Amino acid sequence: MAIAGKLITLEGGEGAGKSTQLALLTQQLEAHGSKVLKLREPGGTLLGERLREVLKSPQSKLEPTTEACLFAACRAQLVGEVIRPALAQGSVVLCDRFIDSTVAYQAGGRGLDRTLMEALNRLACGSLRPDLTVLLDLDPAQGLGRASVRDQGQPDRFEVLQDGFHQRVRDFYHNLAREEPQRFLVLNAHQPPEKVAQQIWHEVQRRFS
Ligand code: T5A
Repeated sequence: MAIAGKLITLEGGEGAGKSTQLALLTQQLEAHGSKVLKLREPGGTLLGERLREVLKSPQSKLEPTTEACLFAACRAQLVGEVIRPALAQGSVVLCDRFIDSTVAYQAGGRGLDRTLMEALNRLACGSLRPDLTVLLDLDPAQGLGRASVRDQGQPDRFEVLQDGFHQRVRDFYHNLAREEPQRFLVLNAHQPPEKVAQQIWHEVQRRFS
């Protein structure tokens, strides 16, 4: 039976393989008859794509609080304009990053107050929560290495940050997954992409079919 009306998010550090897995999961879902909407954060709306450029550009000088507010603005627009209507129409919505990125990066990485970041997430999403969050776990140095090969050595505003930032992000993701084991599926992203994809598909079927 086709899966419908679920929000599945992919999370993890730089270059962990989220976009790769999003594409593979989309293929599986569509092959089994689901209507799929594939999104990324920041992005997915006109506003989100414009702010994405600002947020990723190494030329942007942003205060950490400004950065957090811009991610929240992107999310609020995406939820209202795209995600809620798509779920209501029965689509499976796959989102490359969502609420947990703000907690991991802005609270964990930047050191902003976690409670405030969670309040920003509530402001942007209301009661909407992912039905499943896949955390692709990878050593930050390996992920940054993968991203660097892919981007031919042109790092964005986050990729230029030192390893300590990315290790804090990873630690925060681990905490989040421990706090909500029923929502998270944590996978070793060091495995070949097809193996990771099999484990995600197995879990999606187990939960929603
Ligand atoms: N951010 C975002 C915040 O700080 N707060 C927030 O609230 C939000 C929403 C977004 C940036 O914004 C930050 C986090 C980010 O720094 P982005 O470009 O979307 O920027 O960055 P990422 O989400 O990190 O995405 P990336 O495109 O860098 O990485 P992916 O999608 O995780 O990885 P992917 O699939 O592109 O793979 C990277 C490379 O590795 C290979 C791929 O072929 C590719 O070349 N690969 C593998 N290699 C070996 N084994 C595997 N299993 C592999 N899987 C993929």
